[in-house]
Amino acid sequence: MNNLGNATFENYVGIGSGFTEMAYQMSAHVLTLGYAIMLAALLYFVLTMKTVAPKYRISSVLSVVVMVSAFLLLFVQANNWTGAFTFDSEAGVYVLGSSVDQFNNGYRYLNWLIDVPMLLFQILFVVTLTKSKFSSIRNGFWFSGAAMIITGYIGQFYEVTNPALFFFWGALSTAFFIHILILMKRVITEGKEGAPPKAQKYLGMIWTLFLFSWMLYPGAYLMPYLFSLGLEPALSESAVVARHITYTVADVSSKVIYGILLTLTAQEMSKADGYDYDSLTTTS
Ligand code: RET
Repeated sequence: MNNLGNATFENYVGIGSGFTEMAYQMSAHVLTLGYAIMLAALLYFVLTMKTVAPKYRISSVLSVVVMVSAFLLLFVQANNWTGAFTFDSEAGVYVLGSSVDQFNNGYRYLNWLIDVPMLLFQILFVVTLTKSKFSSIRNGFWFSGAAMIITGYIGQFYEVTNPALFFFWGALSTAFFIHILILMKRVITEGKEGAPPKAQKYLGMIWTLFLFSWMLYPGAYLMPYLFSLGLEPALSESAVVARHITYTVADVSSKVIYGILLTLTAQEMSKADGYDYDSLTTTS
């Protein structure tokens, strides 16, 4: 009799039907792509630092912090996947190994604990708030960001063994998420006032990207239930692969593309402030 404790559904698939070559490798590859992109983007943020006026450079520094922590934690997360399952040549599938660490997405959650506050603060160094107080928005981001992740982290342990607790912690986490969305909408609306037209356009794009990419995380949390559309989690390898892909798309969008759009916004604002990197380099 197997006892997986509070393991997540990936492990239950691994001990049940197992993973076909395609599902196992697609998962391993998409996890690897995730951390490779973080290392590549790290260089982008370092190398473009000087293209914005000094006062906006903290935004690039925060992207660098996000890239380093994401690279390390996603690297460990990918190794957790390959370490948890072994190939069974008789059955022709990958199965949960014995006496190994089971798979858990917890490394991701710990990465968010660092990155979510950084990503939320980052925009505050680019825009100028017209009505709200910097410190009250910052504290709201801080508090609700950490609370959203910690409650979700607890909930994910129950996704197979106790759906009621899984949904309870997920709902609590969602309440903090809604608070973050309200604060971010306010920051972007106020930030657009008085910004040059091109920067306003980028800020509009940032809001759309923010909504899309941050919503993917609760989608990935719910994945076993999105595949079953019932009160029992679907123990399907497609749902496992879908979760890995969703998290990777979400990470690249919410950290890398978001950071690039903030760099472009800051470049426009720098020009409006009289700091034009293009002309600085051509005249010197
Ligand atoms: C959880 C639990 C279920 C409910 C909700 C969640 C939201 C997670 C979010 C995470 C964002 C992470 C980012 C990381 C970047 O590094 C915790 C999955 C609402 C929004 C942006």
